[in-house]
Amino acid sequence: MTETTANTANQILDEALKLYSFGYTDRSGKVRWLAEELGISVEEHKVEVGDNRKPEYKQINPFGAIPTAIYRGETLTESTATCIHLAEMFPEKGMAVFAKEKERYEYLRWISMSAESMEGKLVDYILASYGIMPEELKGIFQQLLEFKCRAFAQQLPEEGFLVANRLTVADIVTAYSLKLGILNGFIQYEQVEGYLGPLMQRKAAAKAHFFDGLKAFLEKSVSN
Ligand SMILES: N[C@@H](CCC(=O)N[C@@H](CS)C(=O)NCC(=O)O)C(=O)O
Repeated sequence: MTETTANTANQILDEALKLYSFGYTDRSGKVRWLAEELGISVEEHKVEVGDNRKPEYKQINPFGAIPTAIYRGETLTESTATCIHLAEMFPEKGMAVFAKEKERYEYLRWISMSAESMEGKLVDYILASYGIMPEELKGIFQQLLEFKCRAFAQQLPEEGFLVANRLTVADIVTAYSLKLGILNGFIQYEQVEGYLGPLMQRKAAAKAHFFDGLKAFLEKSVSN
């Protein structure tokens, strides 16, 4: 290898985003899909459940939580903040909505609503279903989620993107909650198909395996 080729190879390696995850179904999915949309290559670092609480991992993520991304020398935790930050690093890709744009508030509202009001509760519900969190929480969240998911789904557009007529971080964060809502029986796919269907067709989402679990679930529902 000539020195120039070696330098180029090193640059490419440095440019890759290191992504620490349990696999394709956890919140790393949002970061992975966004990275694919932005054209950033992803270097996967699989963490075994339990190893996320070990000191080595807690050095990069003090909460011992998944995911963590390392990109251009920066360690990024909190999946939604990571997505917003990465999108803003590449303004020309249009995945972020900046303060100067008129859709900025709607963009922030969808991100907060999806990540905070929906994703957090859906994940806690799933953890309670698996006995990882106290089981009684499942019953408490059940009613709340039935109501919240209904209100959430009703606000989606019948087609197109959430804001600014283009794919943004808001769509990726929202799609993650929709996926959890459908997989856990709170949302019917048919209700949100006009919005979610085209997102499921995106090449970057397929490369990131974002919808693999949902596609398998829907195929199984059809064959039953
Ligand atoms: N708000 C955090 C939540 C991270 C989180 O709780 N991740 C889950 C996986 S999706 C996890 O690591 N759970 C295992 C644990 O907390 O020990 C984020 O969005 O990154």
